[in-house]
Amino acid sequence: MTNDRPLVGIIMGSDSDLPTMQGAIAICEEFALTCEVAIVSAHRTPDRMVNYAQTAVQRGLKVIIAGAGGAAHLPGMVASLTPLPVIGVPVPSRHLQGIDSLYSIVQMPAGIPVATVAIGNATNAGLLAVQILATYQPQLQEKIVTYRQKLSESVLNKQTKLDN
Ligand code: RP5
Repeated sequence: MTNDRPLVGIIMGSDSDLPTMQGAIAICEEFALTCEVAIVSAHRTPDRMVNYAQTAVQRGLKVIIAGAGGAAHLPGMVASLTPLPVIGVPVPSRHLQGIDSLYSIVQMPAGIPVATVAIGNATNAGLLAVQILATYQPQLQEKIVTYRQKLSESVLNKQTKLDN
């Protein structure tokens, strides 16, 4: 990561979410995007959550990735407190394997959207954030094209190995 002002905020309800959220952090690193990473719990640190969301625009953030597990209110609450796009990551939970997290995040009533990725798929959340930023940063669009070319090549290489 560089010393630039962070454009991407990555928040999570607990440090136990960090292994899942590393996928988004890794994508920011791969695309050389500075991100700010914070533990912000909707129910254990509600004041911190409100402050985080309400100051996000003035801090220069353009998109927020929010991961939480169980009764996962964090992404929806943050989305209600900022005009920035919020991408929700349902973190796999111990008892319901993340189905609870998914439903909590994806079932936002009309009016306050949260762009929800698959359970545990913080990588896609990171990529969506990059694509949002790429709408006004053409160099990021080029990097996305390169990233996808590498994805294609990795599949083709596997096929070549199978064939030989
Ligand atoms: C949620 O509760 C967190 O997002 C986490 O996924 C889950 C469990 O938290 P810990 O008990 O591990 O701190 O708020």
